[in-house]
Amino acid sequence: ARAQIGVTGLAVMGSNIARNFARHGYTVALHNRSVAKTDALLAEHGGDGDFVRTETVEEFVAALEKPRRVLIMVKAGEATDAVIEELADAMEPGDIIIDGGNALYTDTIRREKAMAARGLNFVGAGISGGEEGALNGPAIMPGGPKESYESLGPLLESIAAQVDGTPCCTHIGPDGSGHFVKMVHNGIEYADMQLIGEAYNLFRDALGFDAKQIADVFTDWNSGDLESYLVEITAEVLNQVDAKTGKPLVDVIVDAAEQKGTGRWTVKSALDLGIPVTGIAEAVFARALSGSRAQRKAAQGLASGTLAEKPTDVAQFTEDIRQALYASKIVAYAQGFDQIAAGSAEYDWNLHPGDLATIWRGGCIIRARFLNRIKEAYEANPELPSLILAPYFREAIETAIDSWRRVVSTATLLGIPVPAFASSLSYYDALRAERLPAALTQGQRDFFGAHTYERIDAEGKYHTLWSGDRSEVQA
Ligand code: NBP
Repeated sequence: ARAQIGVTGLAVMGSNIARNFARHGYTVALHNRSVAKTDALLAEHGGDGDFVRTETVEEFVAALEKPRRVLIMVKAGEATDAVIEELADAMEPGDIIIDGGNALYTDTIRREKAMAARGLNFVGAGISGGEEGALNGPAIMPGGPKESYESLGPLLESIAAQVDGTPCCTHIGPDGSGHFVKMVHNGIEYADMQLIGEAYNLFRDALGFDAKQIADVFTDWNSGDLESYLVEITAEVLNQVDAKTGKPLVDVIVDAAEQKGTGRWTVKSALDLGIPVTGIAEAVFARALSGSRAQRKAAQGLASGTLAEKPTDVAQFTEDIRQALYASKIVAYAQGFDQIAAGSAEYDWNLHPGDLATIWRGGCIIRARFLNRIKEAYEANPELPSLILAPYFREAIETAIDSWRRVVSTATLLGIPVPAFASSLSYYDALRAERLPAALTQGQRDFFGAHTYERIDAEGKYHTLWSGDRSEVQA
């Protein structure tokens, strides 16, 4: 037994992580259900470092130093359960099983409990960064028993992305917390992508820019506050020319977005926790609407109205879109961090939002200069009621607010959909409103269901005798 880590599941993600470990000097035991993938990895990249080839689970487990550390990188869901069972039967108390797939956090909570009962340490690790990150340094969000992190942490931290000498990996908290924060990370990623999409759409349909012109704008933005991986790849995608037609590639791609489910999970969880993640929800729904191809086809030619007036000051409107994107992005992150705080309270995880901002600065899909600001905001005040209230973000929104309103109102007049820009602005306006229409909602609820209401001038719950003499009684 000489391998420090084993990786089972050698499709693209598992292979790249195994290579990443090997490149960092670890001896890596390799296993895959079908041995062909193991052999393909060894044939193509065996020179990356020290690998131990194994065929059966027994051989695989026997190749590992104790306490054994096995990273599972198989398809999320039933396949993961099957692999965990097989491994658990072959492993011993004190060994560590890490699930690096995109597991639903409630599955991770269940699995951790079952493994703990067998004396095994189960770590649910969210891993972000896609194929490229897996090979060269992902962001890693491991949740599970704190003790297991002592033996596992150094390995994960060494293969993770590094920003200013700090690894993009830290122990997140107990059981499902790592997969939970990875889920919210993906939700924020959905919102970020939708906001960028809305900005692109405005350049195209409000200003008449072609793909190349829009690419240039995003390239420019990537050297300012918006500097991020997603803005960078947006310019790359928009600059790509289709070899077959000579047109911009983006103009020949079908405009129906797909999804694998983590955005939807984020919204479902937010609904259960009662946290308004409007930016993420709009992003998930926008993808769904784009995919309703038959319905969209049938709706071609519906009236758009006649109020359209295109912006004339191109430079000003370009800056307006940049500000609207930045402000909406602040809202989407604020909402995501609210959901993390609510999940932490619900499951008793004691999560530290500043830690997440720190490890998301590199490796992952939402990596951005912006994350440094979030890190600083939580360092200055770990109990921030909302990210929007941190002085830096408050000022950023104050600077952006007029632009934000111009963008949403112009888009509305032109009939250009901006669900995430508009809902983020409405969220902001609702959050800062002194009085919300919820008072009327409470009155209605009391009218039809005697659900009671509170008064602004007295303690307790009250009910109006709506079908009687309409006097008020204390409930
Ligand atoms: P896939 O999700 O495509 O899974 C393929 C792997 O699962 C193969 O190794 C396959 O073995 C194995 N497998 C399956 Br399918 N059923 C199995 C079973 N019943 N027993 C044992 N092995 C089984 O691979 P991937 O795209 O590399 O993703 C791996 C994990 O990482 C997934 O959970 C995915 O959601 C996650 N992921 C994360 C990111 C990211 O950015 N973090 C990106 C992509 C994926 P075989 O070769 O014998 O068929």
